[in-house]
Amino acid sequence: KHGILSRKSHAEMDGKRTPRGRRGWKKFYAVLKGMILYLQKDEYKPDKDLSEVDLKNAVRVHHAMATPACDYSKRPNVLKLKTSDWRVFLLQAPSEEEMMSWIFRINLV
Ligand code: I3P
Repeated sequence: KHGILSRKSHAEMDGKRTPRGRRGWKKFYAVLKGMILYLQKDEYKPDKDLSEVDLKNAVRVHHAMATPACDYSKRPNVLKLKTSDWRVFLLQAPSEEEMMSWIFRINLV
């Protein structure tokens, strides 16, 4: 699965709140491949290697949990992703249908 997702970091690997200055929203081209959600700067091209930044932004979603971010009302179609290493991300999809589809696919991994 792939598509546009905006990301906001809410908590870090230790479960601590992401510090100010790094809590902004950022738009990515997201690709879910195997157990990894790649958050890429540019659209996916099969023959192009991922940049260092793209690799750094990749999130392991094995044993992660995705749910609608019901407690976040500033933007629509936002899901909350909790990873097995205690990171928390908010991810905004372009529509409710897309949000539900991402939640379903992430929780299948
Ligand atoms: C954050 C940025 C986010 C905002 C966040 C700020 O600043 O303005 O958009 O979240 O608020 O800390 P920075 O880019 O300097 O990290 P919202 O869009 O959800 O308001 P927060 O600290 O209350 O999460």
